This record gives sequence, C-alpha cells and structure tokens, in this order.
Amino acid sequence: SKGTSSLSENAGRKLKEGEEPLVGLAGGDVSLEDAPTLAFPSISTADFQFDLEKASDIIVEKVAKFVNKLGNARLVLVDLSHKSKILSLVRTKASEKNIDSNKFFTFVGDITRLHSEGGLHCNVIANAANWRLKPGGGGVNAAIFSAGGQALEVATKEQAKSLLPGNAVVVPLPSASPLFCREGVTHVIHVVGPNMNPQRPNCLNNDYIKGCEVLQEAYTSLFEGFSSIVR
Ligand code: AR6
Repeated sequence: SKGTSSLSENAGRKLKEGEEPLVGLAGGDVSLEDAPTLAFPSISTADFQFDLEKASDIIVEKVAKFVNKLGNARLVLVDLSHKSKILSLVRTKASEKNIDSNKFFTFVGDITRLHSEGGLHCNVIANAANWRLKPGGGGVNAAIFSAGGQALEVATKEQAKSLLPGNAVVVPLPSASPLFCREGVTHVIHVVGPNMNPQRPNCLNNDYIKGCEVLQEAYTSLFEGFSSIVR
C-alpha cells in the first residue's frame, strides 16, 4: 500500500549514541516505545480542503498546549508520504517552538499499519471522520473503517450516531478488531473537522474565522479524548 515502502527509514527510533534508556521509578524499564501514544492524521487538510498553513499553526499550537499535560504519553502526526506538505510545515513550526521531539514527532506511514509495517506502537489512533460516522468515503476514514472491520463499526454506533464539526468521540476497540490484534490499537477517536469543500456537507465557504475556530475545537476535543484514556 501507498507510502509504506519507506517506513523503515523512521521506524526504529533507536536511542542516540550516549542516550540512556529511561528507567521508571517502579524499577522496571519504561522505554519510550511503551509510552501511551496517539497517532493522528492532519484533520480537514485533504478531502475537506482546509488551508495547510493555517492548519499547521493550529496543530502546533494545540500540541504545545497539551503535550506537557499528558505525562509520558506521546503525540504523533502521521501522513502517507515523505512529500507531505503538512508534515514538513508542522515539523518546522514545532521545532521553532522547541516542542520536545520525544513527546511529539511526525511519522510517514499508513495509520492503520503503524505497528506491523512501521514498527511504531500507537495504542490510540485518530480518524478524520464525517459527521455521519460512516465507513468509506475515501481518505483516512475509509482506511480506518476498513482496517477496523465490523467490530469498529458496531463499537462506533454504540458511542454516537453522528458528530458535529469540532467534536470527537472515543471508541474503545473490541479485541476482535484486526486493528486491535494486529496493530495493538485499543481506541479509535473519531474527529470531525471543518469542511471547506463545496462538494461535502456543512461547507464553510472559505470562512476561515469560523473554520479556524472549529479546527481548534476539533484538536482540543481530540487531545482531551486521548487524555481521558491515558489517565
Ligand atoms: N494513513 C495516514 N494518513 C492518511 C491516510 C492513511 N491511511 N489516508 C489519508 N491520510 P482526509 P479530511 C492523510 O481526506 O480532509 C473522508 O472521506 C491525508 O493525506 O482523509 O478531514 C471522510 O469521510 C491527510 O493528510 O480527511 C470525510 O468526509 C489527512 O490524512 C472527509 O474525508 C486527512 O485527509 C474528511 O476530510
């Protein structure tokens, strides 16, 4: 599948020369790789056509706000290609803000195959969903519902029937789901972002005052949802 051939390039996250593995207070080894990790796609910036500069500002602002409230948990922005514009914008802006790169980093790969193909264990993944919380439709939503199987569809319906833009819903994943067995994903968080695509419902017609507000709310809901799992 797309983009996965290059996963090995950033999959290892080996300790740098001289860097010591973290040792937990309880006496056991607490390696960074076992830290609770949320992998999330850039909400609204593909099918929903949201401006990339504005979206990258919001991602970095919200990550900066939340990353230190999450204990040892990590946040990872994922996209399919090394050429991803949003990943490079966010990387640049995150390093300008001196965000701890152990706690927040970008990763290239299919969000439904991060563990099996990328060697990155993420116990929670976010979905850029549609307001009906329906499978299919393309993009990361189609990929996650397809990888999650019937179990994800059923579990999603138990949590919510629909979702307004700016909101998120946490879905515990049944162990029957292939995403659980194969990738070790225990929760999917569906997020609905602002839509600037006239072909899709609830189009904001380039109203970026409203659009930025809604995208900020979407990331706040996402990170608060993740934090409710981690706690
Ligand atoms: N793994 C990682 N990232 C991905 C993957 C994947 N498998 N697939 C796409 N991306 P989009 P939106 C990236 O269009 O703009 C759906 O049809 C992609 O490159 O999935 O919020 C829903 O049903 C981009 O960076 O979401 C909604 O109707 C990011 O994920 C609508 O699209 C988001 O792209 C939502 O549109």
